Amino acid sequence: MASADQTIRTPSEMAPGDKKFLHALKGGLQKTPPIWLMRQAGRYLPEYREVRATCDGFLDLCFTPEKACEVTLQPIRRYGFDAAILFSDILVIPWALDQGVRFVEGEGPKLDALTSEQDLAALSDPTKAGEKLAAVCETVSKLSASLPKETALIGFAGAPWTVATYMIEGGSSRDFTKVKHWAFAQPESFGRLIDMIVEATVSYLSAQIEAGAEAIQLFDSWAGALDAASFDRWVSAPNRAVAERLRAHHPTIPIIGFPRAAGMNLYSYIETAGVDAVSLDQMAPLELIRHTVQPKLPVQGNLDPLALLTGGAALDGAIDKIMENLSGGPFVFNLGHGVIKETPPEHVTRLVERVRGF
Ligand code: 1CP
Repeated sequence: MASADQTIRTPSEMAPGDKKFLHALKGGLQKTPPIWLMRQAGRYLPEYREVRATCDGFLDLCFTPEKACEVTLQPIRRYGFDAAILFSDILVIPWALDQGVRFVEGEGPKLDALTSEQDLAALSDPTKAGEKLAAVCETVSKLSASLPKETALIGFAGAPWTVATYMIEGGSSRDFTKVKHWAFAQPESFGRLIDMIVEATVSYLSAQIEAGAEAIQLFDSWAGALDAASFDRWVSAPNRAVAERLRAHHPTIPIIGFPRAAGMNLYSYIETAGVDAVSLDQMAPLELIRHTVQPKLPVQGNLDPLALLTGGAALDGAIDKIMENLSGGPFVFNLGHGVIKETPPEHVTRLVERVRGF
């Protein structure tokens, strides 16, 4: 069984200057795993809300390098996480394609939904996305110059399927009716949209890497909305296209995939999506993951954000269960999804202390 293989591994030496987070993504073992959290910068932190209040909308924050750099650094100063994630959003890609995007207070993102082939044809040249998002890449350069030397810098983008859901639904969705209908009824034209998003994402992520990003995460937050065949076509294949094209130019930059709520499709994903590590949601069963996924790829995750919000014994128990199952193999501690905005910041302190003291 795979666990037998894990028990004979010993913590491998980290070369001087290695960062814990990058070491884990290369398959290295450590006494305690590196830790960072999805949405570690954000509204649960009073210092974030203070900066946010000085901005003329959420996109203004994403496109002002000094402010975006500051909010990226805030959780690093407070908690000393092993990795910082660039502060931006997955919806800057539709913005760079000249689709109307705005963030409405209390309602979330609103986009001028694509409804026809003509709307697709009106989108702008995807190969220019990196240039159009130069302000975000400037944030990356600033971060690269100001992070502590032991802290890794993660760049990111939404994976094509998840970005397409927002572009066609016009915002967040519960049932993905419009995007699935388009993908099922007109797969060729939907495929053209996916290809454009792949192109824009490669351009944007290449620019982030050139500015100093040391690892990439692809967020496929709505991967769980698709049947198995559609999952292979619209989740795994486009993730692979992005990963292969990035790797051709930047072979040493690890790529983490996050196919949220993939369920059993996780198994085909790890074989075919071309990623170097996989981030797991809180639904993923730990023992099964330890025996069947972790022997193939480093894993990241998967504390329920609600356990972090709850705190106390519920939090401690959930942390310990994850550590007992996954800390024997290549592993990065994280949540199963982003930090919830009502989370007390001191629960995060407790989490970091417990993981590091395990
Ligand atoms: O005004 C605000 O402060 C808005 C809240 C907020 C924040 C803090 C949004 C709006 N985006 C972000 C930042 C963000 N988004 C980051 C960087 C910060 C960090 O992780 O520390 C990242 C990586 C994202 C990625 C993102 N945006 C995803 C993928 C991850 C996930 O949470 O599933 C998705 C789906 C989005 C879309 C988005 N951005 C914001 C909202 C409200 C939404 C919609 C979410 C939904 O449809 O449920």
